[in-house]
Amino acid sequence: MFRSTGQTLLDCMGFVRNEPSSHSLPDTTLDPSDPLVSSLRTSETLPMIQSALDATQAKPPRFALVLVGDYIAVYGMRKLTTAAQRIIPETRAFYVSTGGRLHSIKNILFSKKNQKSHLCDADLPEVAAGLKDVELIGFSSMTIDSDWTKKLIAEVRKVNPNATIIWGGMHSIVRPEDAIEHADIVCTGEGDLALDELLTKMEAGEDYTDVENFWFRKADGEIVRNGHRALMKPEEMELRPHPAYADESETIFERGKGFVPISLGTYLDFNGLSYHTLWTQGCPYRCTYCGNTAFLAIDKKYASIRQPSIDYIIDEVKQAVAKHPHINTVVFDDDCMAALPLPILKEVGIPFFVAGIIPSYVKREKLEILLDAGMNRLRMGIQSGSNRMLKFFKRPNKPGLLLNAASVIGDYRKYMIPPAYDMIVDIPVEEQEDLQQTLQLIYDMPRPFTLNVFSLRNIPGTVLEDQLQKLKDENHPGVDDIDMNYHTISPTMANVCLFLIATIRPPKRVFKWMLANAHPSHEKPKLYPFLLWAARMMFFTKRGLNDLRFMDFSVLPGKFGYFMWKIGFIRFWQKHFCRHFHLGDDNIIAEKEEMNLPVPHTYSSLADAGSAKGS
Ligand code: B12
Ligand code: SF4
Repeated sequence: MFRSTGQTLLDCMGFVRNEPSSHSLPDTTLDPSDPLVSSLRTSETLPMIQSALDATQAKPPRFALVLVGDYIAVYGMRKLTTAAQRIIPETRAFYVSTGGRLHSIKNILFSKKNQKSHLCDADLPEVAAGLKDVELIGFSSMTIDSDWTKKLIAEVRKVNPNATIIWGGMHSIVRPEDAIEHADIVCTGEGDLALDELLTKMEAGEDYTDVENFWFRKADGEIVRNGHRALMKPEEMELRPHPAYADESETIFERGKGFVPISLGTYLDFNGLSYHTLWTQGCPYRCTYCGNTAFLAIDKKYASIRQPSIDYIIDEVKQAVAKHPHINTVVFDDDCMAALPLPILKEVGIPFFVAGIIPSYVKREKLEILLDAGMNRLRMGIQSGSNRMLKFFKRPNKPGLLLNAASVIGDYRKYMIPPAYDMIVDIPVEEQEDLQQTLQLIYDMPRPFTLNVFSLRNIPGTVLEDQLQKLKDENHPGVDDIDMNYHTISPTMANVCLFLIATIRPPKRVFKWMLANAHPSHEKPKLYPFLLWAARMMFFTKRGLNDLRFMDFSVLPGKFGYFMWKIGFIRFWQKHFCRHFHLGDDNIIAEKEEMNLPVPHTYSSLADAGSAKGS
């Protein structure tokens, strides 16, 4: 293991950390008054001797990539881990789980808005102790976990004052000024090629402060703010190593035990029987609440969809399945995967879940190719049924788009696990009419489906941040920041009704009552915490049963699914009791072309609502 004698690369380059090192470092600078040095003093020899001395001093750093977040399906850091291992083989991945598994149903139902983490301050010394011998530490986090990252950096500096600290990930992209207050180096864009260059230069003992996509804090406090490098092209993506997965270099923090190797059980707890990845990057839209607006401000090329070849992704999945044969579903977390040209999608050929469908890309041809290739579930952003709200969020939309997209998807319900639609609630500018339109859309949509309901949160660096600030100036109610639990939904009657209608379509008379009693949050309506809890219990029970009906454990985490896989029950069930779509045999396109798709309902008054379509 290579531990330098004290001086780090950053010191060599004239950079300091927040807290000055207490170590006294051996001075290896050549003294010109030294008789030996002066005897050798020629313009050629002195730099050579100096660099030879530097080389012995600047031993390669051990590199730790530390994920601070509530997930281990983290594609960016996993990719960086294998790429860094090519330059520094001793690179290790450290996972620090912060959020108490917010995706677990128990935590969704019982956690409070400000109860955002299961990591606690008392854990920090133990986490830091695990990093005390590491010379170069790269933190990766989103804004939601930026406070924990800052606390952790401070704690690491206490036990490892010589460490050079890099901060990368979404937070340092949208808030580099904040991140550089705490770290020595901040990654402000894509890390892949940039980190390669940084590490290579560090290893060679060269000046690395000109590396693009990084900011550096100098000894005198000056900040070097380098610009952004061009985004990776598909041919460059093709050459990147696959992400680290189920690898011996991975450890996770466990209270009382420090960092322990990531076990199969941890994978099952976080990911169930699924493997998460990303194939494409980029999205052409600019929804105001989305980080894509921050990406586009950096480089307009984020709008185009970039991806490596189909062989690349198939190879990646095969490598993962070779390590974890229980993987039953590949989850594509891409923002905009359905925008890919049809022939590419056709080649996939493995069971998968597309977690980022944009309504404007829903086309029968594409769905059929995806289903034929093995898609068993999809997730689409609806967000609101109100055109006014969609306009506020600058969502891609046109009248009728959402219901049409949901109707097209609904036609294929026999072949997949009920689709999941994302919804945003607790929007401060919502009026009663907006809520009614949302409830109406949910009421009208073909069943079965499920919802992912998020309470609106402010994500820094987005256009929404400015929109919300403007509203605040106009005395509108504020919106919590993204570090507050976004599953904590305000218990208004409108939200209770949303969960109820998503669970079971009520009779028209009851629905009409619901519409009349859906009041927006700015009217400070009466709150019904117990009713919301009960409605969500019913909703999640139905959702869980739907997953079980398909024996799908890509969303349901834990060991039960593994047991069912082990005894062969999942394969048996999916083979005999789940229908699979085959292009050619199930000629839905031809059938549907003859059909008129349902027309969306928008109501201008409650009287109109009485005519709500129901079945
Ligand atoms: C997949 C995904 C998830 C997955 C997995 C998380 C993950 N990080 O992989 C899940 C579903 C768990 C998830 C959850 C959430 N997500 Co999310 N997610 C994404 C998504 C779609 C892709 C992430 C990704 O893999 N990108 C591609 C990789 C290559 O990028 P990357 O991880 O950022 O890493 C690169 C660089 O950042 C950098 N880098 C990263 N780490 C480091 C470290 C060092 C040392 C260096 C040098 C560089 C570096 O190099 C990497 C390679 O280029 C992004 C949108 C997007 N397009 O990025 C949103 C996104 C990151 N999520 C976001 C949010 C808000 C959330 C949630 C809060 C929920 C929500 N409402 O959306 C939760 C929070 C989870 C938690 N902490 O509990 C926001 C983050 C905004 C912000 N300012 O932080 C984004 C941008 C989407 C959005 N709504 O705007 N998410
Ligand atoms: S479509 Fe999705 S990924 Fe694209 S900008 Fe909108 S929310 Fe972001």
